[in-house]
Amino acid sequence: MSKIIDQAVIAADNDKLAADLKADYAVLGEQLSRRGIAIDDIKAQASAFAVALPSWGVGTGGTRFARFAGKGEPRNVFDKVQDCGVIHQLVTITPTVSPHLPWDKATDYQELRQHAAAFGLNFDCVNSNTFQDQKGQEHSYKFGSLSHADAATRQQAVDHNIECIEIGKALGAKALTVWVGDGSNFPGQQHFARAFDRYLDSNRKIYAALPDDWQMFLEHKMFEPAFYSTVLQDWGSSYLAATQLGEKAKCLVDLGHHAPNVNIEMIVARLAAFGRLAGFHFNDSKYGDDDLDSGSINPYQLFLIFNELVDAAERKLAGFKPEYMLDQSHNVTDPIESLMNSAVEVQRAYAQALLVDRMALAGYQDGNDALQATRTLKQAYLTDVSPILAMARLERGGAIDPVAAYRASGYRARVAAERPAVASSGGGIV
Ligand code: PSV
Ligand code: MN
Repeated sequence: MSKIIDQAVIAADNDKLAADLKADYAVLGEQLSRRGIAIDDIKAQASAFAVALPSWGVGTGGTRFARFAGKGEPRNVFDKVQDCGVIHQLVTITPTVSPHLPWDKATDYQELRQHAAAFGLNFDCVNSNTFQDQKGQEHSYKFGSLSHADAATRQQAVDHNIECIEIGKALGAKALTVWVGDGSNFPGQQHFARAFDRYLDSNRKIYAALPDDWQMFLEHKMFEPAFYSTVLQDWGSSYLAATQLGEKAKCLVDLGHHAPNVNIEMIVARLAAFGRLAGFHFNDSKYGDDDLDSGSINPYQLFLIFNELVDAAERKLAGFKPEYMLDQSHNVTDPIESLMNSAVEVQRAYAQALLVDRMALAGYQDGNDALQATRTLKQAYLTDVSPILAMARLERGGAIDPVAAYRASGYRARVAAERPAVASSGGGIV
């Protein structure tokens, strides 16, 4: 397997930090053992955790006002995969890439698959794109795609999704994620029921093209680019659509796609209970879908979501096998650094959730002891699991401090010299 970052650079950085890490791990192990928790078990589970990288996340994002290009941005899907390889080498928990089409179109998908395999990467869920017009496209998506009033436009969007499935098959993916920008900007602009019917009808055609072992993930979003209504605005509509389509359709939860203060962990619990939780697009947000780095604004929410996930896993809920993906837009940071940090933050929430004393919690819940119940969650959340995550990375050949090792490697300067700057004109929240 090709290692892009010189392993000696990682080892040199690790050598500086290893003694402290060992000591911190021992102290934490001692503290956890007093709570009846074996630190090595938690480490093993954290080590087995994986979250997919969004191919589009390694490029610099933007807002609808401007995009400020970063240095050495990937020029094509091969560069994107290489950047993902860097992330995986350092954090060791991002073994898959979720491609976005047609942004990631290639002439030879076997070659792309081999290129990814060389970095120890596979491909995850394929994302379709009917929220933008592509060059030479016959029908415009200005007024929608799968729910468009015009049948030929809907068919074009359906055909694109079916093409995504075909490309996904060549890449070894097993799911299609469908997010549409369809909706309306004015009250009265769109007939809600007719638009939803058309959306469902188009999705039925896509669903019919799914291979037996594939799933279809429906991604809801309450606003943007449509600002008054969206066709699939919330988990309720998503659930309705999934049940109309069939068993293989599930609801994907992008953390940034809800109104402020919505109780996302409860949505997660509901979807899991009814076997329709597809998985996640992890990110964080303060006001809207601004795709901030996972755990950067509300790490407690992330923990509470993982608390539900760990609980569902322990109860062995039927059909419970959520897919984890990051979906972020990096405007002011090096995307590689943001993605490494975010992957670790998601893993951190998972490890913290593993520490919840579930027996005690159930007792407090049944005994109506609200204070002790919430303290039980806080005890897990407030445990600094950093030594567990760092030790897991070290043992897997990754970096104790991925950002420090990455900076020491000089990778960004190297690719900046190889890859000419991408024009900084134009907006686009991608
Ligand atoms: C839309 O905001 C979204 O969350 C969807 O997942 C898209 O595929 C992705 O962002 C990229 O624009
Ligand atoms: Mn998303």
